[in-house]
Amino acid sequence: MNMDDLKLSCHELSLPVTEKCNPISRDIDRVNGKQMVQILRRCDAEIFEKKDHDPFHQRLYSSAVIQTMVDVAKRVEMMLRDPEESVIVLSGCGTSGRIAFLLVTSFNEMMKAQKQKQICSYIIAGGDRAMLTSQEAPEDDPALGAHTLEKICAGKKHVLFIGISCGMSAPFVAGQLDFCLQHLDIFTPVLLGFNPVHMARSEPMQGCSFHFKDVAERMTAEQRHEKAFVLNPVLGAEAISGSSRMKGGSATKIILESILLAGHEAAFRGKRTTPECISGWITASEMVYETTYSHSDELAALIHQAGESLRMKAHVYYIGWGTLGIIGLTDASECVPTYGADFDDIRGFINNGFREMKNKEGDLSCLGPEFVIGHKDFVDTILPSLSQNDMVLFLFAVNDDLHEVTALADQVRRRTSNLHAIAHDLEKFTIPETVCNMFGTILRITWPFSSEEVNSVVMRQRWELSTKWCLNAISTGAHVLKGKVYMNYMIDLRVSNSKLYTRAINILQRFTGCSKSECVRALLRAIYSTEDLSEDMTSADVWKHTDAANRRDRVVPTALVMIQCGCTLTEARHHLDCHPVIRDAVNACFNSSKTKSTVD
Ligand code: S6P
Repeated sequence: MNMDDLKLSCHELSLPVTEKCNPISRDIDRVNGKQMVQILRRCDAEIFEKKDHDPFHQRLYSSAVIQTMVDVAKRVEMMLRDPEESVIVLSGCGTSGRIAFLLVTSFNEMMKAQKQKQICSYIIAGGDRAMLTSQEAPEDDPALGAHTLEKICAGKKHVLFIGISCGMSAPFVAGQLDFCLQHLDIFTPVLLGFNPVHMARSEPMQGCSFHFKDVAERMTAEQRHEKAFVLNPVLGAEAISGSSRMKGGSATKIILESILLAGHEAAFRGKRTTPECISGWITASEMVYETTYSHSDELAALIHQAGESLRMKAHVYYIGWGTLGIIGLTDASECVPTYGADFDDIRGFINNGFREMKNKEGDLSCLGPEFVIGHKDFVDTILPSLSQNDMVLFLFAVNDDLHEVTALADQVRRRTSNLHAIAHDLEKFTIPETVCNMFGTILRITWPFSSEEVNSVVMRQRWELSTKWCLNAISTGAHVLKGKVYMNYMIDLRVSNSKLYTRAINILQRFTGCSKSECVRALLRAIYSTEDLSEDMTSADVWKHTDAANRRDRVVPTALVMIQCGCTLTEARHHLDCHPVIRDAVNACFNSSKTKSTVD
């Protein structure tokens, strides 16, 4: 191993698992749709990996993790038995907040249907608008997190608080956990994340004397007295480095659904929560994973199709029903912060718009075009100008209104044949062939469950998970095909909060082999758009940098080119202008610097 490789692997070792580069997906930017599905399949398989003899990391199936899930499920049961005085709060930023919303909505719906009090509540940093748009700045605000939590728990005697931060890094969640730790007479805090505690973030947080790792350590100490719980199985690195919407989001859903349902069964059906029943829930999700990826040909065809649409600067529209519509909206809106996509590159729509979402703040459609989400809106505003290059993907299940599905599909077909579907049905209750035949590619999964399960929340949750895996593959694959990703790094990330600022520096170190201080300087030059950094700029805190970076494009690629080619800001920007596809720009930059160093 030469010196550069050694430096590189030391740097990689220093990163938390959730920020590492996954060796499985290192060449994802150079493969076709079919190979991409296999890569994603192998990355997702790591969620369920059983490494009993791994002394360093606990995995999802590890007995300690399962036991903590049992303990938390017992707290859920206690809360459900005392609904007047209790509340269960799920909270997170970005994807973690969106999953919190989805889980709370479906759990409350189930409680309502069974005439029980709805005691679950969600918090998403930045409020409901963060469900459809990226609100990265509130993620950095611990005081805002604590304040929001305090407000929704006012007057409650028992609060089970579940703070989700996949990277164990979000200050918003750290502030909430810290608040709970100061009020353990009322609050039982749970931290859900996917790094070992020693890898939790230890950088300073705005206006705080502690950092995330301090909080995680205090939580671990309290766990010995069963006053707090840390649930942190390791899932392996993400397929696109740091993109926790993928495995992190799926595992959050799997873990919290199991806990909530186990607690519910114990409270209302007298079924004691045991490690066996928790691992049974996880195995059921593993079966969903296997069934979904067994449709790899259709999935590859859909990735290819979506990639073609994006390459032609056309659009992908997800038209979903019920919670599958929410999965579509979520996946689509995440492409904006993840790939720097325009909000209308991939866009989601749901039947009945906000009425179907049942979010706390109600109809947000007046906030702007990103919030126009109903099928009717699609028909009124998109359909008239739909072109053959635009891809339309329906998301529905056998118990959705198939008349509505057929009628809308008919309308779309009059404008384009680029119409496809992901559809779920049951062996004893299938979608009629006449409906299936309306779609070019239909990824139809017929699940081996009995027809009594058709209206069960559990069935729906499995369909949601399956749809999430498919859409994550489609939107990731399409952006990779468009050239947004270099190796398995999304280099052109928007540096809009402190986590992303740290990630940007890591990426620069990873690719240039330069020291941290050199990379910071190049990044700041790109952020402040100057060759001469002033003392004010270099000494400003990270929130000032992210505020400035949020208003600028291509800061990381610009910094990368400046370092790699030893050129000025203007030259770096010119280089990027000549290569609108990021992957080509980075490739060209590495090739030219290689030639230069050979000549030197
Ligand atoms: C990740 C997504 C982000 C994260 C958010 C919270 O793919 O784009 O919005 O969900 O930053 O991250 P975490 O680690 O606190 O769950």
